[in-house]
Amino acid sequence: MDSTRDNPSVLLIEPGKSRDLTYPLGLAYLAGHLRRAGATVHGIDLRIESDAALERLLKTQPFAIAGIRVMSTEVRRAASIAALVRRLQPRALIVAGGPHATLAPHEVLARVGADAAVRGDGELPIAKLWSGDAAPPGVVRRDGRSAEVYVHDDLGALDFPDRTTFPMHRYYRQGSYGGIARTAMIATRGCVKRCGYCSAHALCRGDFRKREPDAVVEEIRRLRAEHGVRGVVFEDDALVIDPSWAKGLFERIALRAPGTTIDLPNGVNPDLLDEDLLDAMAGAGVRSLAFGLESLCGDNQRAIDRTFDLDHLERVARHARRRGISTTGYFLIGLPHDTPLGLLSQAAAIRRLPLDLAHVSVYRRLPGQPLQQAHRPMAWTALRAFRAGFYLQYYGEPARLGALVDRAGGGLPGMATIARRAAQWLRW
Ligand code: B12
Ligand code: SF4
Repeated sequence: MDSTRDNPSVLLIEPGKSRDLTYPLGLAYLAGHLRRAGATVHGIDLRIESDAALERLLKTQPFAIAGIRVMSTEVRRAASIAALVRRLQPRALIVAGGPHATLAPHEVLARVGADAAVRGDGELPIAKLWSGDAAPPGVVRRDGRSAEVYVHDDLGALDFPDRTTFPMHRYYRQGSYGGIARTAMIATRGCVKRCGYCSAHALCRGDFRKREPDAVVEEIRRLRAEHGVRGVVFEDDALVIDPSWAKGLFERIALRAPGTTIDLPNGVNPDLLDEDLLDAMAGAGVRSLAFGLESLCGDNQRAIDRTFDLDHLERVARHARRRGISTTGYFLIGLPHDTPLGLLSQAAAIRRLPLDLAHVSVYRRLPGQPLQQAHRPMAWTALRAFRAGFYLQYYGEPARLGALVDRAGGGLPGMATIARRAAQWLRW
């Protein structure tokens, strides 16, 4: 694009309306890479700022590129943002990236109205677009030519995410684990597995990559020194898929960044864990860990290719508890073999598991998931009603509710935090 020569600015947009204010890590990685290439970068997160603020920005400052992160659940929203950019800055190149651009690039070009869709890791492709390269890897244009998902092999060659484009303090908030300054980071990208409900494999062509543990530690140390961060949230899809590497990572963190608090919110298959790995996690400061259990029904587990040993789960969950790590189980309903009776018996079994929290989602079919089941076995409203009933019973138990409120700070503020979280969970 010629406009990059006389106007080097890039605008990165998080269009989401989700109330879950996670740090926009993907865009922060792009910002770091673009700045190193010489671009001036602005960021706007529409979970925090209003559409009017974006409009004002577009009226006052020209951009060569407007990059929008597109999730499959937010295509319509991304389209309305792209239309605003097109109306106010017709010369800007509108670039869509993120999960939906990776999984369905032609649909993104058509429905979002972008000029280019970037498939896969975006750092190199967007920097090349900015410098005027006509055919960067991973880039699909409107002329119909396709491109493979671009996977960055050497994660060590990437700069740390830029933490100034999206100022860190705006994302520190009260959560259900209390309010310390914490932020997101990742130590790996991708996954080799193909669980039926997950698009991780399609997003990275099955290429799992790890960073050097020392580089991860260095990033944590810088986050502490430069931003006062005390807690990190690992947002990796599959942080412990290589358990011995993960153990080494936690041991390095314990040794070189002691005092860090770590949350692991993305569901792990319990079969990957053992006492040694949990000890290493506890030593590094892990205080919360989620298990991706999905279903206790064997037929469903096989349908989504996600089996695990129930006795082993109970052992590792109890060990985690002994080591001061709180555990959550994630469950999916609306899977092929769910029936009303089957769900009721699963609910009773979940209540007996030695977990601190349980989180139930209704399965949504999205592109790139191996399980492309055409219809739900039960109506959406019945599944949502089941979920509401499950939560009431599970968290209605006084001991569980009390522990939850305590963890969120106790008293009225703790209760208010939990009530807010509950409303959020019930909406999804
Ligand atoms: C944090 C997170 C969330 C947060 C925040 C979401 C948000 N709006 O940002 C919360 C908890 C709210 C969430 C919710 C959901 N999530 Co989520 N989430 C993640 C998670 C764990 C981390 C994202 C991250 O920071 N990644 C690290 C960075 C470095 O990677 P990245 O964001 O992908 O960015 C890179 C590329 O994608 C690309 N890129 C990204 N943006 C752009 C923009 C441009 C212009 C360009 C060129 C490139 C580019 O370049 C970046 C650097 O290489 C990912 C899994 C993962 N590890 O990625 C799932 C993931 C994104 N979520 C997913 C899903 C399924 C969901 C839910 C639908 C789950 C559900 N059933 O409710 C909901 C939807 C919520 C909604 N808003 O509609 C899927 C994506 C599905 C899809 N097709 O869109 C993922 C990939 C998990 C998976 N493996 O299936 N999620
Ligand atoms: S659910 Fe986890 S293990 Fe399964 S494919 Fe997705 S990231 Fe990999």
